[in-house]
Amino acid sequence: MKIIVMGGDGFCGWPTTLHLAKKGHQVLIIDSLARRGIDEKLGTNSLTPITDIYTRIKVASKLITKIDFVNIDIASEYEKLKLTIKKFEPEAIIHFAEQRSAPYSMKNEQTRNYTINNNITATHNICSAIVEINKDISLIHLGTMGVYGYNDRFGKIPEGYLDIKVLETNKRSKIIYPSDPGSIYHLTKVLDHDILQYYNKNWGINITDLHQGVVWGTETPETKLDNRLCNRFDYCGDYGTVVNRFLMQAEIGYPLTIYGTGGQTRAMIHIEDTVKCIEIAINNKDINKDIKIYNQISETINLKRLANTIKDITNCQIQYIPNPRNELSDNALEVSNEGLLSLGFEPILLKNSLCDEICNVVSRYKNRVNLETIMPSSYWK
Ligand code: USQ
Repeated sequence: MKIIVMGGDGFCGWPTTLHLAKKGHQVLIIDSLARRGIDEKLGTNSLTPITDIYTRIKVASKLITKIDFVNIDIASEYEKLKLTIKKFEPEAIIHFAEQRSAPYSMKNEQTRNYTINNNITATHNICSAIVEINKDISLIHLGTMGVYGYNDRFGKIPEGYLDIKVLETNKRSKIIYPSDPGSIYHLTKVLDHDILQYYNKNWGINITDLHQGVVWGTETPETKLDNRLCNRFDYCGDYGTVVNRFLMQAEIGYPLTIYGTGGQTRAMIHIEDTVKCIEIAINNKDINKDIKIYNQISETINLKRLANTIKDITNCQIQYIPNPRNELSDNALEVSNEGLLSLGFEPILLKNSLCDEICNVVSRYKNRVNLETIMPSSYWK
């Protein structure tokens, strides 16, 4: 299949590109390299040394199969985007090309505006181009668990839609699960979803929205083929996600930074599972009529339990620091991931793989940590 991966140079996009290429698909990466630019602006770095995109695709093309790359800022270069899609004639587009850090989106006025303008326009530009070029192109969009909010107000979180009964009229219906974003970034994923719903309703575009949890881990079988294919590992206060941050902190002897009480429960998924789930979504895209929503998660875990599990393995220290975010201090979270499980997804669980991540990645590159970037530097209020 011919597939475009928008944002194919990023943390999820790069290993997905390699995995799909390995499976025999013809992949074109479209990316503006914005994530690398933000590292330069913030003075942050990937724990793992990542090569530039040209080296990446050269090595991948030699070891796996030919991969193409075009540098496009899809939010501001619509005509170039349209021409490139038209020329490549993809059957599917995977859309990762968004600013994906909640803290960065809450940093200041500029990052708020950038995140809103970039993410929403990018999503709309892809949909609009599909309508103009070929309405049969399927779109797979990376959403987030954060669109639901992290609570149990309706019980277990279903996959995107909620069956309701209206008390006054006794009518039953199925509605989009009420959104409750916790940051400007998460808000953009809510707004994206409304754009996707409209394009599906009006033009019948085939769309899958993957509501993904917090991704952890670094490598996949394909990124391990050669050091030059290595995936990025973010650990700074803005881009590092909680599991990877804790693993890095434990390894360098820095007390784990629990924000607030540690009573927050979140849904997690390993990067290897991210790429497998996307492959499952692509292989099953044709069964959709309405937008298909999958909760792309492996398990839920409370942060205190996560920290203690890492402490049991590494004997690290734990510190509780004032929460820089505006979020519930304690929450219950039960999530259905039946959709992907029913299609063959077999999750990697934290308890079985944390040790591998520490030994194979974190301990190897721990001398690259910039201590000054570990503490949070973005505040919600
Ligand atoms: N946290 C700590 N200590 C830290 C870092 C984070 O206690 O050092 C806490 C946060 O306060 C939060 C939880 O850990 O309660 C998760 O934070 P995170 O930074 O790992 O994840 P988040 O900001 O929610 O965003 C990440 C990705 C985003 C994705 C989202 C999935 O950056 O792209 O959409 O995970 S989810 O969280 O399920 O919505």
